[in-house]
Amino acid sequence: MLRNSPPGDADIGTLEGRATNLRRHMLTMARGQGAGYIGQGLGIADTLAALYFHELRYDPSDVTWAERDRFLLSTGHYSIALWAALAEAGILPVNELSTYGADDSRLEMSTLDTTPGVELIGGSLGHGLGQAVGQALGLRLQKSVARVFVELSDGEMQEGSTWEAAMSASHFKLDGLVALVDCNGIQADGPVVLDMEPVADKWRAFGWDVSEIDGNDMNAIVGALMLARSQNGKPTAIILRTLPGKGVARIEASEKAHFFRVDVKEWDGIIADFEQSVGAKQ
Ligand SMILES: Cc1ncc(C[n+]2csc(CCOP(=O)(O)OP(=O)(O)O)c2C)c(N)n1
Ligand SMILES: [Mg+2]
Repeated sequence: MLRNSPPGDADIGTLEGRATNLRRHMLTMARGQGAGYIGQGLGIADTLAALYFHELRYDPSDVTWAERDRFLLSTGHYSIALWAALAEAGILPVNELSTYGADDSRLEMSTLDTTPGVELIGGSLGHGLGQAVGQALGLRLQKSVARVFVELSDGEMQEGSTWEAAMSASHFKLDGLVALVDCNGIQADGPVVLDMEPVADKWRAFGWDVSEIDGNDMNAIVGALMLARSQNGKPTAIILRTLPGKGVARIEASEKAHFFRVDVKEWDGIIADFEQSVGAKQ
């Protein structure tokens, strides 16, 4: 019996609770070394909660199960979000999270595929979509029903390799492929360098089905994932407009959302504020 397989209906409140847990895990991780790529992680938390607790078919006790749906995190530096999801899903131990970024930890600040549950090494940006296309083609050859979900970023849309992969996905009619495009508006030390708008029209022009949503709205995420189940010969791109630091007021307000470093005392204050805001919503 698989612990997770995609049902028709989603319990939005439960998924939002999972997203809160992911944010809590990320705060634990960043506090460990005093720093991390947490702004991006908090921004993508709702999408990972919807994937790991609603949409993906997988077996936490067998991460190499051949029929599992694949989730590829192309932006390796978002690893903090993946570690949180894998721990919440029971694939990694929760008590390992505080080792994030420490020497000899399996939970690197950028993903390595030697850690259970990681489908690709993502440190060098611009390669995730191409690898996802290759995996989707391979699964089709094996007559597998498994689907491939790949997260990529607004920064990565400035790399030609992304668009070569986008072109091939529609050419090969990969309707089991879903790209989750995190448009968080930042690229390293500031706003995205090249204007990529209109993003949705670009993906449409490359032959994809497209949804463009608030990437921090669980209802919208679940709805877009439901539309992406259609087997109509086209891959789907879900354009996620996310807020770096979402759900943690001091990180939302920070200008250093790409890499956030503060001392332990401030982390304790941030965590206390977060728990208070979660309590106030309940
Ligand atoms: C091929 C490649 N070029 C440059 C970098 C250095 N780098 C790491 S994160 C980052 C920012 C890229 O923007 P985005 O993916 O949107 O990330 P965000 O700032 O939103 O975290 C860059 C340029 C890299 N990892 N890989
Ligand atoms: Mg970005």
